Amino acid sequence: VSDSDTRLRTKARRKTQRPKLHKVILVNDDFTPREFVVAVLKAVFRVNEDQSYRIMMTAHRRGVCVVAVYTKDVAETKASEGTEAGKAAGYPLMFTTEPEE
Ligand code: NFA
Repeated sequence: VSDSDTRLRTKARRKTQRPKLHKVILVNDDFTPREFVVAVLKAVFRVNEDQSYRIMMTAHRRGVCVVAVYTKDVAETKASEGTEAGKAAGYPLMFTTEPEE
């Protein structure tokens, strides 16, 4: 095969290998205090106060908000950490994950 054919196939193979990213989604509820949600977002997802407040308020108003995207393992771990933090404090706070298109 020609040089350019090889290059094309190499490129195609790399694209196939790129790991699919997964969204971590914050789900609204009626019980978890706003400040608690903001604190969990800062601790688990390392976002600053402003970003954390915006994410919390988007979920509060719209029902859900995408917090961040990670590889599958990291997304699932972070979602569990956030959900567990709520559970430990007696709140129904929930984070879910979903694969990106
Ligand atoms: N809706 C909650 C309240 O009014 C705040 C909240 C926002 C909870 C986002 C969960 C997710 N206290």
